[in-house]
Amino acid sequence: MKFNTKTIHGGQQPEETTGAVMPPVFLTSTFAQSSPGEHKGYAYARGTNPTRTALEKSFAALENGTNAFAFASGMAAVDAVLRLLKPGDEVVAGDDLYGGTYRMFTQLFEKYGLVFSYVDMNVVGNVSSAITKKTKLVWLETPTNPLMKIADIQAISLAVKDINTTILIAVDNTFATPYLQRPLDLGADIVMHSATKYLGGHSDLVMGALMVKDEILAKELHFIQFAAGAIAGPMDAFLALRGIKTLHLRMQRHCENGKAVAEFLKNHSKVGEVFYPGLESHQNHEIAKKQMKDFGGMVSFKLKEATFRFLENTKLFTLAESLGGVESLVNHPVSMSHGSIPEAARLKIGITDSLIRLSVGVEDIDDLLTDLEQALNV
Ligand code: P1T
Repeated sequence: MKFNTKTIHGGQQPEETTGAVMPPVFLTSTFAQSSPGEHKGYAYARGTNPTRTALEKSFAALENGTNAFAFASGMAAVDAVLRLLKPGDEVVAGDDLYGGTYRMFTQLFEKYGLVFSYVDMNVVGNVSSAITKKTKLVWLETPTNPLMKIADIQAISLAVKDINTTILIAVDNTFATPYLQRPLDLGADIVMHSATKYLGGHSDLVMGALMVKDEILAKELHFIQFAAGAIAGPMDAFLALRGIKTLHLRMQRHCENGKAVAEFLKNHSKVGEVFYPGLESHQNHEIAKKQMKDFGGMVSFKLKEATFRFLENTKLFTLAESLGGVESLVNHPVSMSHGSIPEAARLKIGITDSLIRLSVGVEDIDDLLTDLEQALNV
């Protein structure tokens, strides 16, 4: 199956008893057993629920994995990956990460004895140099949130596995989505998503996903999902499945609109730097071209002045956290999505007060550009 068919049919079959084309929302916590341990594959809904199973099969199909797991949030999915490790283990992570991921690493897991180092993953050698005998996990986002940096997934996977084949490589694929890049095909072991974003696609749910291609890793993650219990509920699983059916259509338009917005900003006198991997001026444009089908709908930029005036005056771009829905959003990383990162750490990588992040939606591009122009001129 090609990707655009997988979004609709990947892992899906009509429901067994009625033939329902969409899986029913199985609002049940438990399942009848005919004798202790004798059941139809479902015992208790923290372990498995048929609506969640349908979604997890779709997730696995999208990323070319064998198994997938749906969590209560993107952060719960990150948490599940970190639970594979034990005190003393080391993690090499990108230096530009979603603020909540950084917060989880520094404020939750350091106190359990995990050791994190942060490197600029624009350069493959930076990752190899940070690996020690204790490294168990490499965590990367690409494109990164919010600076849109690109890491070469294949080159990093090869370099890391060359040092030690047992080191796990996890990729947060939230910004790209499997429509644009599939990290498991490029050598990664785990793909993570905030399914709250493009996979759900309609800003109506909070959810996380993990996809893997190794059966042993799948068993370990399923155990963590079951034992720790941060599962996605059946109603949210239904909404995510509905969203996924149009992922390819939405992404196509997100990419077209993202490119047009990036070009518009690049040529605007009030705008400084523009961060978009589709621009030839982007420092890793060539790698982005190699590993991504297109460049997505996320665009960050710096304003020369009057950042807050702009943020308060867009009409179609709603000032709000999150991204990846059909509607356009504007975000101020320093005070919103990345507020939990200490100032020194932010400034070191260039997350300054003048940085603005746009999640370009699928509205008419003329209306979006008109909105940006008027807000820049207030
Ligand atoms: O919000 P949640 O579903 O728990 O996902 C966390 C998360 C993980 N990884 C990336 C790359 C993310 O962007 C996010 C969530 N990000 C936002 C809410 C934001 O505005 O950037």
